[in-house]
Amino acid sequence: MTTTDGLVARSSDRLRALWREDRPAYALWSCLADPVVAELLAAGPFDTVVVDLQHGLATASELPGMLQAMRAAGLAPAVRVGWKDPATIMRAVDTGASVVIVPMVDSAADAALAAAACRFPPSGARSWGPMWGDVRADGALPPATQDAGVLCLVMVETRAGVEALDEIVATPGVDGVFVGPNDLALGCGYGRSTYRDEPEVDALLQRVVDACRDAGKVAGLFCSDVEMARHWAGRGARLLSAAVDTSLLRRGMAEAWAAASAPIAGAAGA
Ligand code: 3PY
Ligand code: MG
Repeated sequence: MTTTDGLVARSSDRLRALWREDRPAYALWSCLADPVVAELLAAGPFDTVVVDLQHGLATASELPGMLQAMRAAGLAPAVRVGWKDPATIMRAVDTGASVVIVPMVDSAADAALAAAACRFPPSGARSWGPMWGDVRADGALPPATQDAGVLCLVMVETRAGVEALDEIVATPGVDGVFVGPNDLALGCGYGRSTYRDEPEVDALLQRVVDACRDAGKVAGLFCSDVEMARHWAGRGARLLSAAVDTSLLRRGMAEAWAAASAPIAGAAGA
């Protein structure tokens, strides 16, 4: 999808339009580090695609090619950065991320640092790279226009993050919280339990969703499957990962093999 001025429509526009109507947005989570895969995923029906630099295979070296392929396919992409430091966040935004998901945010100070790294002064502290105006048309847009296209979501997934939840959601420039339920359970002493088998994990997730909604911010959640995504959409989360590219590949391969290797009626050996 391109706008009339030839720029790739901002993924944040698509997400914001859904959220204005209080509808959930579904993301495809990408762990594969290949521009061709990125192009394929970006051309699909999901509301956004998240390139995972923390636990996926892509590194800062692959990111430019992947984001370029996604933007060329009409999607302005999301990136879960590898860590919460401003240099890493600024690099992702420079490279073309429209949604930045920042892991392991423990405090309002962490959240403020993440939000500031996504926007230029006076709103934030992002550094201006004039060379991006040569690479992409939107790199030359005025600072405030670029700022408006970026969403900053901070991950609450530690005990400290839960304790600071109210201050984190109230932090100016933070558009929402994206929960990492695996780290959250581990960090809060529930090991590998999930909302499905541990009521206290269930209550923790709901607490984050409710805190976001009360503060007028978006609640996001990493989900391990479509069932979980739909379940939490029903409980108020508004950005949900519904599938992971590696899992889709593994499941598709298993299904294809099961179909291919099934006995053929009437054939020898059936
Ligand atoms: C978590 O569940 O902790 C995540 O960050 C998902 O990758
Ligand atoms: Mg995590």
